[in-house]
Amino acid sequence: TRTPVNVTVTGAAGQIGYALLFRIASGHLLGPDVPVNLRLLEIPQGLKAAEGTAMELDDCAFPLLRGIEITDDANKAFAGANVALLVGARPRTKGMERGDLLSANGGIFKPQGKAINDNAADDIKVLVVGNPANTNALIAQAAAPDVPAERFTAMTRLDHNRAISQLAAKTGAAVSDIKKLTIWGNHSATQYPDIFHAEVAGKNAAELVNDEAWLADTFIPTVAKRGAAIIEARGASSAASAANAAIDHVHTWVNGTAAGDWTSMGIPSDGSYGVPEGIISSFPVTTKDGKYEIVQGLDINEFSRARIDASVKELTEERDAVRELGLI
Ligand code: NAX
Repeated sequence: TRTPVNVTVTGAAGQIGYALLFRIASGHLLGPDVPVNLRLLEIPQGLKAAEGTAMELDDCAFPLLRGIEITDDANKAFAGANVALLVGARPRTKGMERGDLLSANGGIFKPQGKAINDNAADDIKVLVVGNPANTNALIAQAAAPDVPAERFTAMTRLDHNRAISQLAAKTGAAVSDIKKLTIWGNHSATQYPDIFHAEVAGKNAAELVNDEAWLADTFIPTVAKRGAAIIEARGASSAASAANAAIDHVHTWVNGTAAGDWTSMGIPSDGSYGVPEGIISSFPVTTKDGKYEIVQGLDINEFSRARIDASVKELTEERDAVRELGLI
């Protein structure tokens, strides 16, 4: 029998946490033969609700769930962690400036990065979901100098999945027929969903669609503003789809991308495609044996270049802002 994998989830009492924990415990994060220990990190006000969720997890009698610990102490929560899902964050409230948002989140992600640095297992893999996800991941990564930088990633898989679904609807294809779609840049309204290298049942997606106005005026804004559309419709932000994307992100990272396909992950840039080294930006990646690699050699046309550059510019501004605040 395999040793259980320690999975830490922050913000466990939140709405994404509620949608996420049951799927981790039932084996969807790592695989149907991998037992897990859950570590739930919450702020003191969230502990009681997290305990309630833990009671429900117990009541599912999941065969793979070996234990649940609940704490408000980051050092305990990340002790021996193999996978960390950083979901809890400080949301932007009315009238909050970007600087306020970044510094409030720095107060969360800097100490959590340090706690990961000091306590996590050597093979720790971190996914940041809490917004602003890319820059929160950068803050945590900078606070963890002993952990290889590439272990800190940010979630753009929800954007990736949203783009696949929109493209499938437009072309009448099945979602499983869509391959090689890319989200570039920041998980924000500036993100760029790129179909120029994507395939629909083996055909180039951009050629098949052959409609730049649809791309520019419908597809890209629909994907980029989908979060707001969900809030408008549901009266609450995306939760189950965000949890599903977090599951997909880690599952793909650990278990590999399929031959002839890739995925999108926010990762520390190595300078590829003109994205400044060090910022956490979304790229097309393949994964194998628990490691990812940026897909190289893609032709970037003018349409794509302008949009990648705009999103990357936003990320460098966020990096500069957190640097000024002393958070990295
Ligand atoms: P909720 O407000 O429902 O839950 C957040 C939870 O985090 C709360 O229970 C809170 O007590 C806890 N928390 C706050 N500070 C904490 C800390 N320092 N340590 C541990 N726990 C802490 O938010 P939810 O809807 O679950 O969303 C969580 C985050 O995901 C938000 O930042 C949200 O913006 C972000 N999202 C990111 C997405 C992505 O694609 N990257 C999409 C979905 C989502 O909007």
